[in-house]
Amino acid sequence: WRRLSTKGHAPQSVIGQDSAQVLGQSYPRDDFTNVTPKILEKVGRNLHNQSHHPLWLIKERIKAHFYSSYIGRSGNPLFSIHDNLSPVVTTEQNFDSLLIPPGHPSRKRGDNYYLNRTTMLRAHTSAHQTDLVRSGLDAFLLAGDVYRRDEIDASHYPVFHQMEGVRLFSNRQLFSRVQNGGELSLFERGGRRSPEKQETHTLEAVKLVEFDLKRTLTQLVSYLFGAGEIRWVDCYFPFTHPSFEMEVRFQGNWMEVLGCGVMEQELLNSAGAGDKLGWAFGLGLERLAMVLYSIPDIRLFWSQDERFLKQFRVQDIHQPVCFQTLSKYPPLHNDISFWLPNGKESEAGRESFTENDFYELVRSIGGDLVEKVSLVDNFTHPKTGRRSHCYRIIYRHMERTLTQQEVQRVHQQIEQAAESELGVQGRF
Ligand code: FA5
Ligand code: MG
Repeated sequence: WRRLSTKGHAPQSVIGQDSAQVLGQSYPRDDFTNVTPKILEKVGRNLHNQSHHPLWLIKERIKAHFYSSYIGRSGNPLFSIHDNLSPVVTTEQNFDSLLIPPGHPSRKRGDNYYLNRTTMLRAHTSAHQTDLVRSGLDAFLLAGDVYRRDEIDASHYPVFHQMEGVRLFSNRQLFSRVQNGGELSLFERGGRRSPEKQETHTLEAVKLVEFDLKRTLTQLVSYLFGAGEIRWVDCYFPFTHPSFEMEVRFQGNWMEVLGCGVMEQELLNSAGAGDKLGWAFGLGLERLAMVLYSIPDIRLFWSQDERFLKQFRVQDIHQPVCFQTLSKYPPLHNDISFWLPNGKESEAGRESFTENDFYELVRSIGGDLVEKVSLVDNFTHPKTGRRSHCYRIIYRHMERTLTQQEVQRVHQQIEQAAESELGVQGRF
């Protein structure tokens, strides 16, 4: 057993009485601050930059694929790669720059990790799209850690990694391979927005961009997995239209691995690239790695267990990894029921109790012992109108068998903390 040292990397990130210290910078706390010590421990780990970590390996493979398949005019790689941008961003970068309006549900305090009202841990790598386009880049890949308060199960974790890709096309670049392409335009006046396109785009330009996007991603996935089953699902993002998600077949189910679309022209206009059209995608590196290596649980990416890590120490990144699932140790489950606090919506934008508050609390006390939390009963008392929730928590250690006793201890701490921190009343 060799434990990898986490010392000597980034400065420690901590949360104090008045401020949060993150990556060597200080951010004053306010009523929006909701980062936790457990989350801050992960900032600076940069799993995607740790040689031979499975997320690093998949990032390197994606890089290699783009480097070899897309060569610029001067013979160098078309796509530049950025994997060292700080995960601390402004709410302007994470939301406004992507046309996400004030009050949009994705800004909820319950879904994000805020350092304060104006600064947060990025919720997606799209937070950097506008800045990189504004800096003059036409084709880039960007990998990084992202942070979300979300549900808890085998494919969701509050810190995960995304790879963003953006490619812009000038009129000449898009139409040069089309016969009589010189007569075609990217833009039209007086057009209408439809399910197929934005108002300012011509249908022919959008179809070519959409085709290039889907072909690029299909080729990437077939390079990574060989022939696997994939499907495209229409969806919505405020910063792309039309928008799609790709799903791949994983252990008998469809799993969403990426979102993408034709970039909103308003975004490109404000980033100084208004004469071009572009596509963008954002993919989940864990999700792809899970499919590629048959990794059964997303918590394993944080494991320091040599039996896990050593399997990815290949000589050559193209060498196939045959992942041997670590035997799963038996799970234990325990339920918890409580009455929700009575309060209505309090101050603007702050809910009195959200399910994510509870998930967060479970994760911060139970850590990686918790495999899954699910709401199993939601009950309203017929007379008093009080609401009660019952959650089932599944505990399982990735590296050994848990005892009933140690699970009891953690479970009781969760019960106590739920009462003292969330204002619920236990029905334990
Ligand atoms: C986004 O984050 C968009 N920014 C993607 C995008 C980029 C769209 C550019 C258009 C243009 P979404 O929330 O669906 O979208 O997340 C993208 C991917 O991240 C998902 O498909 C999934 O692979 C992964 N992902 C999302 N949530 C989690 C989670 N909690 N744990 C692990 N992976 C996740
Ligand atoms: Mg999605």
